[in-house]
Amino acid sequence: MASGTALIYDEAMTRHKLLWNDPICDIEVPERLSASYEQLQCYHLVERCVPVPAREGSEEEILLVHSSEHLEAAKSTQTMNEEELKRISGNYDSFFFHPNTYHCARLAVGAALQLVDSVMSGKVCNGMALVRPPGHHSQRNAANGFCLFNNVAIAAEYAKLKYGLQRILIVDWDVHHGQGTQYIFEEDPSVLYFSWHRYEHQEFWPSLKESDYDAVGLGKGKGFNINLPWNKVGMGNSDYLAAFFHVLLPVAFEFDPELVLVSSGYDSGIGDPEGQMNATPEVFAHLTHFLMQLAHGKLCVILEGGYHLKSLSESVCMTVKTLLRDPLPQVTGEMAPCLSAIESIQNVRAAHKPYWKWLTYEDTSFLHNLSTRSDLPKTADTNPCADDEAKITDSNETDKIERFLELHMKNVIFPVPPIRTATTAELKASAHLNTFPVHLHVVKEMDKNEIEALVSDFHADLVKTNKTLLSLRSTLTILDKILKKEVCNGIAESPAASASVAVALRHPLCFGLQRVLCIFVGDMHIIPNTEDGKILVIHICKEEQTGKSSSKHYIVLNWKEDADGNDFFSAVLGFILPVAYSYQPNLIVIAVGPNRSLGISGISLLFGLLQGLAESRILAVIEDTDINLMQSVAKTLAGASVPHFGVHVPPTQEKVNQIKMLRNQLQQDWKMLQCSGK
Ligand code: Q9C
Ligand code: ZN
Repeated sequence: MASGTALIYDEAMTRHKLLWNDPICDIEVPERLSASYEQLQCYHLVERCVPVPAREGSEEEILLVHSSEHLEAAKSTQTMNEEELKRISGNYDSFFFHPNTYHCARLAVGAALQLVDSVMSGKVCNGMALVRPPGHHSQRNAANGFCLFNNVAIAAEYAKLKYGLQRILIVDWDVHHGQGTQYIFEEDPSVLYFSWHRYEHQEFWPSLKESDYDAVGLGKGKGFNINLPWNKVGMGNSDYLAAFFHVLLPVAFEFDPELVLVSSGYDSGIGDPEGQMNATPEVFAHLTHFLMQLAHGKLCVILEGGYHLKSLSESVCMTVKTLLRDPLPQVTGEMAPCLSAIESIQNVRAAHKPYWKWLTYEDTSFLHNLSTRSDLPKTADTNPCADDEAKITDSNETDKIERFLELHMKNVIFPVPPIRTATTAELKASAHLNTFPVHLHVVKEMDKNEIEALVSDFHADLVKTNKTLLSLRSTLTILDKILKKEVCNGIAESPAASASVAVALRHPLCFGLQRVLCIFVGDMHIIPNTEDGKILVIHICKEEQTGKSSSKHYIVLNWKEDADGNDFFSAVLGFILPVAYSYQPNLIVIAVGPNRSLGISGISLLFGLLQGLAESRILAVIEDTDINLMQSVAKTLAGASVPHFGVHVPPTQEKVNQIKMLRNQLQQDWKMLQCSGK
């Protein structure tokens, strides 16, 4: 299993620049690259990455995607004078040539290919390439939108050819539609292309009909092109997360890519003059984290746009930090998508219903003029979706964003805990975690006296029974280390998981926590008290729990995983994750009982995806020492690998209805659940 993060940067790519006056192109400056790299240095991230040199992409490689006419035209610009450069630049929509452009563009292509090679060869697990010029607007036969060669598209074709890959996912989170990439792959079912983009009902550049949600691909490629148009500016963290939960991630898991490429534009971040959006840098950490759960973590992030230098470079740092597996900062802001975002999400789900199993039972209808209808839940009021509020045009405002970011980033960066995953010696031995390819930190279990002292503070009655005390030992020991921030997360074993969790939550340090998310998997009796909202319980159980129905802080999810496949995705992505992100816990406890309602991969998926929350503070309490389960959870928590999820089967109609009912019941409490206007 590969580890490590590649970073590709070559100062030579700063030598492509605009030589004349052009208000459309003057934002694509060399400082975009150098400022990002300097910020990475400043956070000491560069030294933690594996440096990989860029190289020039070969003509043959460029021809994988582009016409020879286009290549020759680009090549011919190397010796042109300014006047000629200006003239040939005028042949394209929003592009400028400099005598160095051709060389830089070949380096940008080669950098992307070097990254693919580093990841595919196992030299590293993931990585980022900082490149200029960007690529996703570039088409077979044309430069466009600051892009000469389509770096990411070439990387995808190269990976197919050189490594025989059959499924590649391209995630384009740049604020513009990568129409170039869409055109290149629209008939190709081996490349799934997802793009969200500022659209404003076709008002925004490139103003194409084919950027709308109904462009789903052509011929064999139908269903493999996913457009999520934003029809308002001011989209923020919760809108982006909702798009991942309710559109991208379910399709991505069903598609099961072998490699993920990101067209990583940060013009979708706050302060960008092009995007006019509101997403803050830390949201990119979360987006990156989700994509790391796919393709065994094989993730190549390649820079596209991003024109607010501070916003861009902080967002780049968030991405690289996450690739390096640092704990994620909490995502800020109210967790509720705005109405316009929900409308777009519902429309793209409706458009893709014929092509994806997870949408089989979706009762879908298109929403076109949602903003003029009044019979819909009022959710957008508190969201910064109003055009006038989000429009940032004058330089004063840009300075304001810069100061805002300066302050904001002071709050979101925090030190890396030295050790990640803790377990006890006994467990490590019993679950055969010794011969294990990840680093687990063995903590010394508290002895009887220590536990007695700790427990007597808050549970004097328990001190009497020795047996109960001992069964609490590993749970309390590990929780104590997590709360004291000596470790990030940990695994404990307990013969009575539910009782151990109940007692553990009365650990003195827990009283300082505002929100603890407790997930119970299996049929067990649950003790925690959820009255004051400081604990949110989600109980995933096989058997109907008599007399218990869901309420805001106690959610019962009746679920029995399908025997011949994996149908838990819809529940995790469409329900548990949105509830968890709405709640924003400070600690997550996942207790797994003996009569498990989920398979190992379902449980690991839960651990993997929830790790982005609570600054990664997760405690696993496992009742039976099922070796395979222990190993899988340990791997996921230590960040060594993500299990393969196997055959994707759609959940039954009954399960879908159950989730739908829960969603209807709870979406006013947990607003990230909203994905339709009804
Ligand atoms: N009125 C990237 O972010 N704007 N390219 C043209 C014409 C071009 C953006 C406006 C924006 C290109 C990679
Ligand atoms: Zn862009």
